[in-house]
Amino acid sequence: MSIDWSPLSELIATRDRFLVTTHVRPDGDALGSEVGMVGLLRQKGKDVRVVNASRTPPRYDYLDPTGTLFEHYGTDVQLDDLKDREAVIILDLSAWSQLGDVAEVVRGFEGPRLVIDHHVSQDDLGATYLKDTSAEATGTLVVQATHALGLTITPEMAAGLLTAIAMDTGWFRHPNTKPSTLLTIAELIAAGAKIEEIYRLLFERSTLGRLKMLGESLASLQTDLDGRVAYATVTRDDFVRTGAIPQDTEDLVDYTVSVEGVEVGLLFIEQAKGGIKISARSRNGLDCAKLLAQFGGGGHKAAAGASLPDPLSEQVPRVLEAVRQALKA
Ligand SMILES: [Mn+2]
Repeated sequence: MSIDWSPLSELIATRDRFLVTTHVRPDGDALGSEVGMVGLLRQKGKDVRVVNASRTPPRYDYLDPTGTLFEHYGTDVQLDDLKDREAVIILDLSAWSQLGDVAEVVRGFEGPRLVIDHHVSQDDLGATYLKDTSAEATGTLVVQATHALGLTITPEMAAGLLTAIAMDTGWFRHPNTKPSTLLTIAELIAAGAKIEEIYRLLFERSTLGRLKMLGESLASLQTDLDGRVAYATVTRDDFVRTGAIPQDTEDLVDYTVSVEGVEVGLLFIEQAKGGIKISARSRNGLDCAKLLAQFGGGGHKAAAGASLPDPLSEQVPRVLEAVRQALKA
C-alpha cells in the first residue's frame, strides 16, 4: 500500500498554524511520530503546537529535552488557546475514544482534520485519512511523508521516528518487522538517530518501584487451562507497597506469554480510580481483539485491552472462561 500524500502537501500550502495530537496513554509511536511531524512542518516554516490528552510518560522525556514540545490538554492548554489553529493533524489513531479529552477540540474544530494512522479500526472523525494498515508504525508513514514532500530528516526527527518504529515492532521482534523496517531504521541512523542511546534511555533506566512491581507481578503469575493460559494480577496494594506508577506496568503482560507452552497471556491491573484494566496477548493466532470485544475492549489480533468493573476475584474467572471458550472454538 502506498499513500497519496497530496492532501498533506495541500494543507501545508494553504495553512500556517497547525495542531498536532495523538492518542491517550501515548506510546513511542504516538510521541515519536509527533516529533517527526513537528520537524516536517517546521521545515516548511509552520507554527506547530503539540497538544495531547495524556501527560508524557517519563520514559519518553528524551523526546522533549526542553519540556516545551508536548503540551497537556486541560492543564497547559485550554480549548480557547487553540482557537488560532488552522489545521489539525491526528497521529496513530482513528477512534474518538482514543482522543480522550482532546476529542472536544477535534469535534469543534472548524479547519481541516487529517489523520495519519496504521490502525484497522476506524470511526468517522470528519477527517481525511492517510492510512496504511500494513505499515508497522505511524512513524514509518511520517518517514514516507517526509520523502514525498522532499524534506530532510533531521537528527531530532530521526530520534523520534526510530523510537516510533522500534516500539511498535517490539524492538524489531514482532511479526510486523519487515525487511523495509530495517531499511528505514538504517536511514534514520544515518540521519543521526543514536540507536544505542535510545535503547538505553528506554530499557535500561528503571526506577526501584518499576523493578519491584515487576517482581510482584511475576510472583502472582499462574497458569490455567492445562498451561495454555498464563495470567498475572496487579492490585492497588501492589502500587502502594512498591511505589510504582501505572506506566510501570506497561510491558508486564509480555512476560505472561513468555512462559513455554502458553498461548494466551493476561494481565489484570486494579485501577486507582476503581475498575480493572486487562491486557491480553496471544501466540497461537487467537484473536485478542475479538476475545476482549465481549468485555467492551478492542485492539489488535495479537494484543488487546479492555476495562472491567471491580472486583478482581470475580473478573479473573470470567475472563478465563471466555478464553476457554475461544480456545475451544
Ligand atoms: Mn502505532
